Amino acid sequence: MRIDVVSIFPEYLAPLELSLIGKARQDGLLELNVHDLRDFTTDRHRTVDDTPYGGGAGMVMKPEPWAQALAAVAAARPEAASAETEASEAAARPVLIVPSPAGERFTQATAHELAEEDRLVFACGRYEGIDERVMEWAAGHFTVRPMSLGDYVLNGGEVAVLAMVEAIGRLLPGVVGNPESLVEESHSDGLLEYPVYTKPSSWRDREVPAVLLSGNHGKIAQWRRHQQYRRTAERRPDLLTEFDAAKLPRADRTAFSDLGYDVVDGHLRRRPDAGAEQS
Ligand code: JDH
Repeated sequence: MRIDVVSIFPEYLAPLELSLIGKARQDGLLELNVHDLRDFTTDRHRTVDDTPYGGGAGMVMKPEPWAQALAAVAAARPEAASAETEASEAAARPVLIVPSPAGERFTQATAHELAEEDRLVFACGRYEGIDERVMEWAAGHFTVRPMSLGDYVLNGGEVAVLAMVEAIGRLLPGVVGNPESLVEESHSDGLLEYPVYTKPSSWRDREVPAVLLSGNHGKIAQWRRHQQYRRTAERRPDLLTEFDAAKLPRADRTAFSDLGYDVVDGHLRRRPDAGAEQS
């Protein structure tokens, strides 16, 4: 996969040299190029922003430097074009991801979708964002996807890109050393993870739950599942409405009942009276 990032703060993307993603680059699994938007300006002051039409606070990023930068990036060929694209010249249009508080939510499903692409381009805005006509123009060269990391306000797209590239990069074949972790992840059925422990078994008067030392793998699996239910009910009850409860064994239904949830039509439903007695 080839990834290009355009930003007025290219140094902000330096962490992509490190750890998992840096390793993937060294191993040739990922080609990553970071570009300085100001290199695509033509005025003496390398201006990238101007005042907003219609008034209001802050500045807006000018369209022309963005069009110059994105056209240059779109025209570049990946160093290692795949055999098919090399032969057929039928390279798909790259996906242009534009981080924005007004974007579609970036989720694990988005990460999986984008991990299938040959080329991704990220456009990091700053100030109040990028002149909307850039996105309209770019639709002629890219599949444009405005994406939000979450419902909070950042100062620009760079931090969102770090998160998105890491989430996508670790899904590329060969990037995560132990593919079993990815397989386990894909079976996580939309619940929060169970708590994890390591040695020593007793630490500052706190014991690792005895079941984990028992060697009883059936008991351990059940305990972990029930911990997932408890945590999800407590921290992310929104996830339980989507959970497929149709095939739950009796012990698991009892666990949910203790948490204040009944199974109705294969879905979990919070009991109206629940919560008064617990936590
Ligand atoms: C890209 C500039 C800063 C700040 C206007 C929006 C009131 C607009 N999950 C995410 N949060 N923020 C971003 C993100 C922020 C960005 C840029 C991504 C480029 N900024 C900016 C404030 C506004 N503001 C919220 N409204 C409630 C008006 C831009 C992001 C991602 N991904």
